[in-house]
Amino acid sequence: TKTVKEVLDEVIPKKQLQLKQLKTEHGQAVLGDVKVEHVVGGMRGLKAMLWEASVLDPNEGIRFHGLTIPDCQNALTAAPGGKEIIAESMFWLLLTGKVPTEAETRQLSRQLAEKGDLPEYIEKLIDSLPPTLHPMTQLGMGVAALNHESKFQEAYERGIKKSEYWTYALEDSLNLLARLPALAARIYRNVYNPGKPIPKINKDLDLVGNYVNMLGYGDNHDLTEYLRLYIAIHGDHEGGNASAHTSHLVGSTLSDPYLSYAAALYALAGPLHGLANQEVLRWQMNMQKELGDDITHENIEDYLWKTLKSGQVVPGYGHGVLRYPDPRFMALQDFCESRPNLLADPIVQLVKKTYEVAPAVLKEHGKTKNPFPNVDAASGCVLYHYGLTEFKYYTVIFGVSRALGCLTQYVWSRALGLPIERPKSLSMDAIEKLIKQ
Ligand code: FAM
Repeated sequence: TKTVKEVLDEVIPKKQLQLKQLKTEHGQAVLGDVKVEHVVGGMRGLKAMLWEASVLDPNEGIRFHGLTIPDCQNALTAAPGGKEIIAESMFWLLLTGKVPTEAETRQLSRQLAEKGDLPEYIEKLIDSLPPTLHPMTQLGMGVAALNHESKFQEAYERGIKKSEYWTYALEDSLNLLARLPALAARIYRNVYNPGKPIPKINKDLDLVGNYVNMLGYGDNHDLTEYLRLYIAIHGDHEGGNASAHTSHLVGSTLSDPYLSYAAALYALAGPLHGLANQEVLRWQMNMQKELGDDITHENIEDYLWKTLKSGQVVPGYGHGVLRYPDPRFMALQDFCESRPNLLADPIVQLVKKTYEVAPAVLKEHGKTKNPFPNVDAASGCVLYHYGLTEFKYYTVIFGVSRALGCLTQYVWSRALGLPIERPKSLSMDAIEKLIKQ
């Protein structure tokens, strides 16, 4: 059984060669035009970033090294006694481009579990924060402070060759990933269950199994399975989304993996990005309160119009790239479809019914380019059903997950020796001058 580092040792030289050839043989090839609308429109659609682990097709959705979510569900190892993809097997796939064997997955689980305890100063830092501080702010602070342990930063200060960067980046990434569950669980405990003891990490359990245990829901097998799936499929969504792009930019300065990922978390904390899952549930619960028992398609339609006419966005709908229902949304819906208890839950029902109405309303409204649900439309209601009702915490779970993709690219960016990011900006006057030329 190989370690993830040993597999990377084999695949990195091939990718380095591929990049060298792209640069020397095709460096001047054109991938598209840069239009004024790109510069003033959030660079939407501009092909301007290298990101290895996944590519998002507007209609098909995400593929991780070519594999769709159902492909991953078939190919990747589940936990003993479970069916869903686990974070370790997804991380292995993202990092190496290879499907890990069961033995490789289990070995990575163990490796992470052994590194999973928080240093005492992090526990003290998190315990000192006011419980009213948003859990995402706390998560970012904890991740940033973990950089006290950064091997990458230490090695850089010592003076190392560029070719060695990635090995330290990998070490930091594994350490950070391993510690995220304990950090995120401590935040949950402090904010919602002060004083409750947190169980110790079980070395024989997978990362998410341990996370759910530390959150205090370890005896709920269905919730554990849901979070395994959730964390695996939220892991990466190509590079241009705000959290991934942020970590990529910050990492390009050779800031270490901890600081790069802390920055990503603060992008994830925005309501147009990761915080949308918190917003979806708030919005659906308000709808439920207003409609009472009268949950008909017509009433949902009226409620949607009310939201839109008040100038707000419908949370959980629309996407910067996708133009079709998000396969991550579909995977979470499928999880519900196979469980009658879940399907019978009023809030799960409401999400489903909203999906039956919202695309037509958003089409008629005519603004969004994508009237279909994104992953956030479904993710929160299932957590709510299982008793994880504190929706201000939901983005933290997303934050545990997105590390899979951001850290993968961090390692690859260093392995490929990518330069510091520095696009050219223009003022409106400068744009006008260029147009006139
Ligand atoms: N409800 C109402 N209006 C919407 C909308 C929605 N769900 N989605 C887009 N629009 C509007 C948008 O505000 C914009 O209006 P203005 O021209 O007045 O600025 C117009 O439609 C065109 O937007 P677009 O090109 O279709 O979307 P963008 O690429 O600019 O933005 C999103 C993409 C995701 C930020 C946007 O669809 C949105 O705000 N959705 C609701 C929030 C949400 O669910 N975010 C989570 C995204 C998720 F995938 C994630 O990151 N986790």
